[in-house]
Amino acid sequence: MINAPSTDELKDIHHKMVVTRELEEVLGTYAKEGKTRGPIHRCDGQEAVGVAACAALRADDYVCTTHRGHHVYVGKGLTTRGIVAEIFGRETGYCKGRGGHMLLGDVKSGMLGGNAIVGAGIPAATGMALSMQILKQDRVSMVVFGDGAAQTGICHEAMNMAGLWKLPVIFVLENNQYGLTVRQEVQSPVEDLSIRAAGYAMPGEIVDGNDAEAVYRAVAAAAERARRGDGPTLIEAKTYRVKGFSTSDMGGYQSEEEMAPWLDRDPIKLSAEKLSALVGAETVAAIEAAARAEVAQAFEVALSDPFPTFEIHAPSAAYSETK
Ligand SMILES: Cc1ncc(C[n+]2csc(CCOP(=O)(O)OP(=O)(O)O)c2C)c(N)n1
Ligand SMILES: [Mg+2]
Repeated sequence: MINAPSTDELKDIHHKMVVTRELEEVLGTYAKEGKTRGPIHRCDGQEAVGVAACAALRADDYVCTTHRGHHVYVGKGLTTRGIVAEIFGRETGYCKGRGGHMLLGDVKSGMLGGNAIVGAGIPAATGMALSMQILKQDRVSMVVFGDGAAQTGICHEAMNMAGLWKLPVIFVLENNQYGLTVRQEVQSPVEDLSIRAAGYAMPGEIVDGNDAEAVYRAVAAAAERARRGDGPTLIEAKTYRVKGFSTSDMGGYQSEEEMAPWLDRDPIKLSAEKLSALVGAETVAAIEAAARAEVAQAFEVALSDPFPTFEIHAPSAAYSETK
């Protein structure tokens, strides 16, 4: 099959999806106990989008994500310990504890950052693609963004420019069907947001966002196009937000009937079934146990890590004189 992931890649994707899920399960427990600061935005049920999209890129490609980016952080190869340390404000975190769970970045890993400003990763990835085009590099940039972000003005501006200048950028629209408490059909006159690609002269494609292999194949093809100089691609990954907007969400607006088919098509469950057929159920169980152990170890180490220290500077003499 064209652009299909290898068995080793599928194993790595499965491992990283389980790491992401476990990370969020443990974070959820800490949040309930009031031990996290601010809301946590979980990506349960959406792991295949971030993890498999990153798996289809090279290590030196760049990625931007959103406030709901744990799957992208893990997918881009950031260490679980560094992620946990950042979320808990420790000096050993990727941004020395200053970024937290929404604003985590690591340029060395090609992780340009999560973003609390809805839609802001879209022009950032587009600008990065422009710089790579000018520098004649064969790297690509990718942004994972939400259906809510797709309604922002900056999304149109960035896509227009990317289409016009054939920039090497991949737009992965993670359509989880909600922006905060607002269903997608109340935000947009079209059901399939990917049809907008035609307006920017780029290919638009819908993939099953709960199928890691389908996401991987679409992004691998888009990366190939971008490296060839054929410009951007819009990939709409259809998925569903199963855990509410954030840990502060009171819920009550997503019905059980609406959620049931998506819970049934959990991306980790689907991946486990596919992978078991290839490598056997025992190997899959071992991958999952290793992922959970990695998360437990990361929490143990990171939560013993030091907090940053701050120096308090006295006003300088020159400043005092002006007072
Ligand atoms: C520019 C801007 N407008 C509004 C908000 C408030 N806000 C935070 S998340 C969100 C919804 C985002 O929906 P979507 O892009 O679909 O992402 P999802 O939460 O579903 O992953 C909004 C409106 C914000 N953070 N930034
Ligand atoms: Mg959404």
